[in-house]
Amino acid sequence: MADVSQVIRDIKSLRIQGAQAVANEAVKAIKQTVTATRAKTPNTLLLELSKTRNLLIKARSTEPCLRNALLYVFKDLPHDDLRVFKREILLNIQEAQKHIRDVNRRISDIGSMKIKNGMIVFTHCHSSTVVNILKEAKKQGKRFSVHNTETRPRFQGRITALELSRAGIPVTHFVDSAARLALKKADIMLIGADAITAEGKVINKIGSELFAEVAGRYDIPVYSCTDSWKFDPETIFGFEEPIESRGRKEVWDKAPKEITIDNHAFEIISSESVDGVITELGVFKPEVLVEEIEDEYPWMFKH
Ligand code: RUB
Repeated sequence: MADVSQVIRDIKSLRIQGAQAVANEAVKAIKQTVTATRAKTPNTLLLELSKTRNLLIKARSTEPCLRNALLYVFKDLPHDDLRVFKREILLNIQEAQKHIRDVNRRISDIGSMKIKNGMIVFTHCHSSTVVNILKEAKKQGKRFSVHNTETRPRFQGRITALELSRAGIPVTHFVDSAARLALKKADIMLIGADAITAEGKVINKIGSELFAEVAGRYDIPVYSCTDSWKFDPETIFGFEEPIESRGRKEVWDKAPKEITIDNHAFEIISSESVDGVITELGVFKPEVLVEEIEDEYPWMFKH
């Protein structure tokens, strides 16, 4: 198992990417800290774990799924007995990992129902949730193909293309600026999500809103596929979900200094551009989903 500082480096460098993978690896890193600790009291262990948690959150501070998964892991811990503390936190970790596994299965079942024989599916970037849906549809014997975009500057679209083609799903890979051509022939657009706000906005990889608008022009339904743990409860109190902005070198190494480079990694997709959000709780319009999440995961809101 990679050590915790390596996990943090991998999250920062995008070696670990995609909201769910980031959350999953962060939970594993906390488990590793619990297993390896030399702390003698619950308070010293809590201090050690809190430091690790803060570093993990800072490594990708714009991922609510990571924050919610860690919130769950640190939920209702007893403070008087080290043995009980360890037992309870390991139990929370097990449940968080089970959530991620179960959610993937459930979303794949629900999402695969949207895929019909002969369809062309458009997707952007790399969402493990979308890839799992497509693999499930393929497993059910459905015949369809995928148009996907390369996703500059980090080319996560290549990960998608490779995973789909290894699963035997025909895929055509496009440069980002050819997205209109890729979409025009598509029947459905499936993308992931990094965050869902209280106002029903979905945040995903840069380009998502632009492509959703183009999809709207051709009457192509747009679905965001996501674990509900990507909801950010802080947005209820007016907190603006931050949009990650990355370094200029990713876009243009050694660009002349006088040229400003904008490297927004994500963008907001307005709820009007999204036909539905496919989650483990069902398919909802983004603004309705928030109420469903509150009913299902009250602990997220207590915080
Ligand atoms: C990945 C991305 C994905 C979401 C959802 O961006 O935008 O669509 O994270 O992924 P990056 P998943 O590569 O910058 O992390 O469905 O796997 O949670």
